[in-house]
Amino acid sequence: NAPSSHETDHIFRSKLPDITISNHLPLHAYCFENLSDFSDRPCLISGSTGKTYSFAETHLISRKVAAGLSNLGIKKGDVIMTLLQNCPEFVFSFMGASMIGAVTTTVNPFYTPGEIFKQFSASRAKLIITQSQHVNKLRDSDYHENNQKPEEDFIVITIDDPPENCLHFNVLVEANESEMPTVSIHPDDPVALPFSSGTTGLPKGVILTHKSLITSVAQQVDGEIPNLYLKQDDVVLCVLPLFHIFSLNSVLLCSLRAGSAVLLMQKFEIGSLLELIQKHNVSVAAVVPPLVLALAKNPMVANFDLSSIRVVLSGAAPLGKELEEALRSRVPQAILGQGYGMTEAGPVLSMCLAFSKQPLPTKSGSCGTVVRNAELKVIDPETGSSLGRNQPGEICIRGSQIMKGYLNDAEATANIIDVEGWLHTGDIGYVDDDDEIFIVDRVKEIIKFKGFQVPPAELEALLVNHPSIADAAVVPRDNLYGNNRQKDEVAGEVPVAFVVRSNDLDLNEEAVKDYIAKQVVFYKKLHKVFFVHSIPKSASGKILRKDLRAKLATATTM
Ligand code: 4UU
Repeated sequence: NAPSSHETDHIFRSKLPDITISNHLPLHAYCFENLSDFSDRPCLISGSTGKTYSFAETHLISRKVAAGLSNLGIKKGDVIMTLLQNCPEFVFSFMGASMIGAVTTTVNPFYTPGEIFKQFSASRAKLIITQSQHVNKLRDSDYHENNQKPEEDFIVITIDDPPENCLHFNVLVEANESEMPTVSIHPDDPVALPFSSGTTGLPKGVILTHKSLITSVAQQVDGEIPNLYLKQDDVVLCVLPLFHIFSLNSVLLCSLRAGSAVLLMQKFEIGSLLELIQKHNVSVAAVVPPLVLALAKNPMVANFDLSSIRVVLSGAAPLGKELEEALRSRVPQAILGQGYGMTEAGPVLSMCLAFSKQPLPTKSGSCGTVVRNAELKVIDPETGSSLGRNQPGEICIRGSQIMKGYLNDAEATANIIDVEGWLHTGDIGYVDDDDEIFIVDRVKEIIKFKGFQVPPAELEALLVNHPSIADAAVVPRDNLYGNNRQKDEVAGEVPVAFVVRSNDLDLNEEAVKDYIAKQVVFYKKLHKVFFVHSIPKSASGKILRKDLRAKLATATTM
């Protein structure tokens, strides 16, 4: 008998013991399960207004919002869309939707109408919760499918003064929580629908179920020895956008479960960030590498007391060792480490074990160790066979935390989750002798600009839509964060395009850049356009991105 693949696979697991996970519950019930232990403690602190909501208040308002959504006709399985910067209403909406079995699709509020409506249509959202400043974008009829009209065919709610035909968030908050319908929620029912392009193609809806999110949160903060030890007196910084899974899961949901306070910041601005850290004694800071750079290098930091910070969790993009060391000198008392996540993975694959309740020594540059109750393997990208320690290959993860699949896209789902349940990340990394994971490369298309996703296929589709463009390819180019152009700061990527003109020889770089800039959020803008005669492609028509990246690397003047 040939051994099954399970016996021959080198599988990596956490150094911490597995735990029991209450993933039979609905997500809101799980998050608020221990509420009575800390009902009067602060749960949400609004950085801009200073207003604080206790756990009991947060729970009550979420229930009212659940009843309010139901009064507006939202039913189990329906999708609502949040188009919000970080604010308490985001939390009430997300938890309220969960309570009636509805699903929240989270959108970047700075998206253009084109970007918003792609996600709106794909998710078939019935209601949008936003800020009045974004309502004009929803009225751009160029993007409405089948003459769909805002306010008539879908409901728009604003958290501030509502423009004409929009409702105020108060209609939700003023509902009677006892009118909340009782729904039966299955662990495999969806609760969140973030969008991600995954390893290839256009952004797709990522179905995260109650069970997947509970499993992921539990893997981080539950059990006798939590991997990410959050305490009731912690104040967790929430400056990363809640529409992205890093902040939604590791900051918000983990804090709700653990009883820590969440300090909500609408947007990143170094001065107010430092003031708020000092004022509210922030103890846990979830960050991305560009924010680490600001904390490590900005001279203003010297004027503030950051001694309350005990943990800095960086993720979503590679953090260089030198940058980590530079931050260490600013917050010498803090434990610095990384989490490694991917929307489709629920999202957390690995987390620094120095954050644990029984901290283990870790190395700088590592992305942590695989979380508990999960299996991780590294495979040879060519042969698919699994590799041992210290051999780089594609990282794969398996466990109840990973997504159920892509929304209405069985083919894309089958391409990323294999028949044995392994999710193939498209990241290249290895596991060292101490079970620490190091990411060294990426074999997928996605470009990461300061942790944000830039899907090349999306920009390519826009480019070939231009009447004077015959073909196009978009690839990442390494960028240097900040002005201090040291090698260690080569950590960010920016999108650059190769463009084949169809006829109009006058089409120049500026025109192409402008054309794209008008249609996309700031971080998807093209940083450079190269005009070429053809795009290198494989026999099956796939863009040979490696060739284009090699071209960029050799041409130093590019
Ligand atoms: C090198 O970025 C994320 C989620 C990040 C996250 C979540 C919870 C980090 C810590 C945490 O606690 O999701 P996506 O889908 O936007 O992007 C996924 C991709 C990964 O496949 C990898 O290429 O982002 C990259 N990435 C990282 N790269 C994510 N984290 C890291 C990291 N180092 N630490």
